[in-house]
Amino acid sequence: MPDATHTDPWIAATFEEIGVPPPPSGDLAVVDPATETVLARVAAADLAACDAAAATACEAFGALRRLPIPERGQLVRTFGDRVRAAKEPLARLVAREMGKCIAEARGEVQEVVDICDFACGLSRSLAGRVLPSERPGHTMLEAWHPLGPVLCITAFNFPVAVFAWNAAIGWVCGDSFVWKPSLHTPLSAYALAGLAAPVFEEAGVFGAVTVAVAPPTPGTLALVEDDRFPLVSATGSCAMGRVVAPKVAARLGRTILELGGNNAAIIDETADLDLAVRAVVFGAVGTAGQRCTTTRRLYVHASRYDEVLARLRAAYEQVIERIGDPLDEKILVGPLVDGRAVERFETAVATARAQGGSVVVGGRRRPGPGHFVEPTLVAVPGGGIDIMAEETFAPILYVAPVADLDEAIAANNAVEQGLSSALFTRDVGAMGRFLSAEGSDCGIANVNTGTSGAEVGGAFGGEKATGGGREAGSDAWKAYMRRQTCVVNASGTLPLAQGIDWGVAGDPP
Ligand code: UN1
Repeated sequence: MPDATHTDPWIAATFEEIGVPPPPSGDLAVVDPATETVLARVAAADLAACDAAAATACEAFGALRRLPIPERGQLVRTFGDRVRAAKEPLARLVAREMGKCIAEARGEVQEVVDICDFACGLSRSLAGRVLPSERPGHTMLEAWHPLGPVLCITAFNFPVAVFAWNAAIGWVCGDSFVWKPSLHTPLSAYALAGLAAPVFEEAGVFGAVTVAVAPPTPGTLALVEDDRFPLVSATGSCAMGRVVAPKVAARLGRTILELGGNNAAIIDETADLDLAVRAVVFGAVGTAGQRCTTTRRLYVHASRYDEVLARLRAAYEQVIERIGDPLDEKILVGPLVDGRAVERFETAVATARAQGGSVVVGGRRRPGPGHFVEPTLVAVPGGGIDIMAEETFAPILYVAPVADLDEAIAANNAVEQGLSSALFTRDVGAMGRFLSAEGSDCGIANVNTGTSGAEVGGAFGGEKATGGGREAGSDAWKAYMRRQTCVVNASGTLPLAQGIDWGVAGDPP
């Protein structure tokens, strides 16, 4: 039973509706960003708990890797079915705990279901290769084996989907997980892990996922340095990646890094503005600007700059009316995650003004309680300003004119991150250039659709300071497995590769 002194009754009832036990009580306060009330107090993972989680994951790995791959796929399918059945209460929990509007929270839970479907299909198609051997009577194979326990560190902004991208694929690959969720969103993590656990336990696998709500130090640091995890998959800021990556590299482990994005969209002189403006507003304002795929910079052909700005202003004026309680169906913009995020928003707006940007719409925080800010449109008619090179995790869109596509592509690429990008055009030549080797340098390049809202079937991730990792679809599964090159000699003799003649006693004369 939920501990009434530690858990808000709404949260307790939601866990009951999802059909999972409530999280273990402790001292870590989980705060509703829309009301600043405490939703629950959960147990933080100390060093002993982190060590136990790693040990559990090792045991689970031993059991999981013995199951046939399609059987693992069936477990992931069953887990996906449980998530499908609990979609509504799970979406409400995500909206309450993280603050994204309910429509987007439903979308996030759907993303969990989708990746389970994808992973189940993968469990019937994940294949190695037979490669040509230069030696007579030899067969060369490439096989894929489970890798081991994976440490998965996730951010507050996608409290269930990003773990699912990792785990649905990783479980099919035969890996077990320790999940270190954001300290802002442990409830969503416990709910999702609670849906998975019994499915695997029924198949004799205990600990396919263990949640460890570890603070950065000492818990998370110890997990990152723990060589029982051959792979650390980490989503968060570039600053977090710069701490985690060298620590994993020092023990020669592998990482999948999904770090910051400072994504741009380009509108050229031929673009369909009805479509472009809608895509840009969703990209810039969705999830209150707290997606790593959020559109933060917009480069518009100078001939259409004024028109685009006017249309954006009209759209933003509507959106600004719909800030509020994320569980209210009419609301499009929920709160930022915490007070520090609001301060960073205010600093960025002030800096943009000081550097010559002018705030067209928004720019203010809303009075509390709740960490609400206005979606903000900043015109930069004189071209780029320094603050545009920074990723502020808030709904601020900088809009600058460009003379041509070359200038726009150069501006798109002129930031340290390389996650997502978009071009709005009707010109196939422009599309070709944008998607070419000399075009966008990002992991995601879209034409006539926005920077955010990727589907699970493609590999998700970005270049440069975004970290280079890929998750979810396509062949991202390969990162969760170890590759083995196998040669079988059926010739009855011993021809050596490269034609080497290395005779020893015992060879036929
Ligand atoms: C993230 O912000 O970390 O493409 C992930 C999107 C979502 C995932 C974003 N499907 O916007």
